Amino acid sequence: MNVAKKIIFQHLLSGRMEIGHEIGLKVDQTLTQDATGTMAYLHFEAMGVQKVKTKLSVSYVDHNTLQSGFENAEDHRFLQTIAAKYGIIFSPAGNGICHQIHLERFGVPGMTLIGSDSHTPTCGGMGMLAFGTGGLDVACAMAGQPFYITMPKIVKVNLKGRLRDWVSAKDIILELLKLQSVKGGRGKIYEFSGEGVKTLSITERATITNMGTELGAITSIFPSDDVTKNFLEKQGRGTSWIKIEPEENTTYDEEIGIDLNTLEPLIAAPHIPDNIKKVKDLKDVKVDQVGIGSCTNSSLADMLLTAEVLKGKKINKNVSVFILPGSRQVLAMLSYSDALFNIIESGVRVLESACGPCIGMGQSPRSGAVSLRTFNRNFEGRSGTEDAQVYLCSPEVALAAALTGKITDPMKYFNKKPLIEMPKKIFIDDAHFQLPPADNSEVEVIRGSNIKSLNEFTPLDNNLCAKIVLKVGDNISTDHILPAGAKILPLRSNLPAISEYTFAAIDKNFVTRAKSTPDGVIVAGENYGQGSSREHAALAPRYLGIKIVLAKSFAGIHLANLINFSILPLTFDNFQDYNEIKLDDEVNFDNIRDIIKENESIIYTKISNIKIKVNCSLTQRQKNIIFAGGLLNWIKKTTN
Ligand code: MIC
Ligand code: SF4
Repeated sequence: MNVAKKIIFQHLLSGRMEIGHEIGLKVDQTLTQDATGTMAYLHFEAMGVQKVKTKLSVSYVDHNTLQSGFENAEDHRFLQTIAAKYGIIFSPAGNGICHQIHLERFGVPGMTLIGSDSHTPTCGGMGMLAFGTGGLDVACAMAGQPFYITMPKIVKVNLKGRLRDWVSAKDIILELLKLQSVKGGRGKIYEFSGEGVKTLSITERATITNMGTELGAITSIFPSDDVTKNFLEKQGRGTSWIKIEPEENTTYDEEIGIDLNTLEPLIAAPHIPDNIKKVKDLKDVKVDQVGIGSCTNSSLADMLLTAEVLKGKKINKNVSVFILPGSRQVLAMLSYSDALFNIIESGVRVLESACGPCIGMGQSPRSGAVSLRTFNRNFEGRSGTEDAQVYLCSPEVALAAALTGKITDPMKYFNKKPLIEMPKKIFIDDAHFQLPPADNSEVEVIRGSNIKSLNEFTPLDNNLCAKIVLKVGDNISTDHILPAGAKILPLRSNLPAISEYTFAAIDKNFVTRAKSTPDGVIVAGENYGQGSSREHAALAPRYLGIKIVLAKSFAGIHLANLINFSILPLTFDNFQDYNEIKLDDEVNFDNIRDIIKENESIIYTKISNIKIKVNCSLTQRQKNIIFAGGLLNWIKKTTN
């Protein structure tokens, strides 16, 4: 077996390991972050379980750390107290980004991890099988339920050779995005293999598995080898290491080769992570802002490189440069040496260890600005500035631009790459993780006024006389469906309030139209719901009355979220039919429950007098959830 199959096999609770079959997996660890965590814990509470049943669950605060009103601080307090109540480790604001910390302090090779954040596969860099999901799925896992996926194809990514100076792990994942596109990874796990693997450190591997999410992949994984062992030993966790490598001559469902020797610095141009260009082809594009950080590139190695390159130099006066060290540990290590001094003296702005600008929490560039970021997403408006031109690149490319003020090929601009000596000893201080008390009887969960109670949804009706309330194109991201940013993120635990921003950047009248239509249908192109795991992108439309999304195809995590909140996902049998549908068209679904129940996957419907064939490819478990009015109702029904 290969690495992915070995771990699946060891965690298999139900189903057959055959491509396309639904399998249920045992979950060892969970993580949440604050923006999705509040809902996740409200779901968990509603399940009536006394304590989490996982080996380890951690609640991180890293997204909503810009506290410009009372809401975020109140949510943090709720998260702190509910973690203590239910046996969850709490990581307060200031500790850093969930994925970076989980890699450093908690991840264990060979275990399964699910997290209410789409970049949870970061820990795949250390040989964990890690999945990003909606908060409700994490709540279920904490309650001891299996995590369900469709058995994916396992794709071998064969890394040959070694990266040249100024080419980095980020370029490997950008190359893969060029080859596979943002929808190429659906239904797949990417497993990295080949002689190039051992040349990559754990944080470089984590950069790759982190951004594997942008391929639409179920997850990505590296073997656990001696490099993993050294990493864990340095973190004082050598006993967590186990070796997991593919068996000799194991087979894969597909194979892709990447030659590291010939790879060049790459960049994802606006506004989608697979719009890949060679950096050398974009020279002379003026740059206004540079950001180094995010869960993709905020490791100690990334920061030490930044410090070394900027040592004794000043950044270009027309560029605003900021860094976000990924964790308290990274920041502490920088302050141990001259590194932080070198960074500060170069003119760089040092921000707190958090997601920050990656999710539009501050540092929004000026209108029309070019911003080079070492992040993983560049969807329109995500930076907080609608017309900003955001490019995604490696720290190497970002640093060259920080000095020259324009997009610059680091291979041409710099001389030999400085050797970054990683410190022999890492400063470890777990004092800032709050462990839950053994006896939780005295713990009171404190709910601020920003925490609203959950909404109950009704089961799907048998006959729907619905209306098309929105028609959108391909690759609609969850950032389009429900934007983030400093203004909207604080409303994550307040569904009525956050719903007002649904599709705000696409159609200002959507909310009014949806509210006045009892059964709304959204029509979409391919890869609907790509990007984040935020279940609010399903919850808010459901709250506004959306019952069906009819698309050419869906992104994986969002599809699961739609089902969890009882929005029926249907796909066009013939893509041409998409062109025939207009806004406000009426659409009738007669006996839809009965038809689906009868195991029919084909449904005929009439939209403005045209007969259309649509597909409903749900498993029995998923149908039950839809019929019950969502996963929470289904769990209550089956466990009481
Ligand atoms: C993101 O990068 O888009 C986020 C913000 O981390 C999301 C989670 C969220 O919306 O809260 C993700 O990636 O899942
Ligand atoms: Fe945070 Fe950005 Fe990573 Fe999402 S992608 S977890 S917002 S750093």
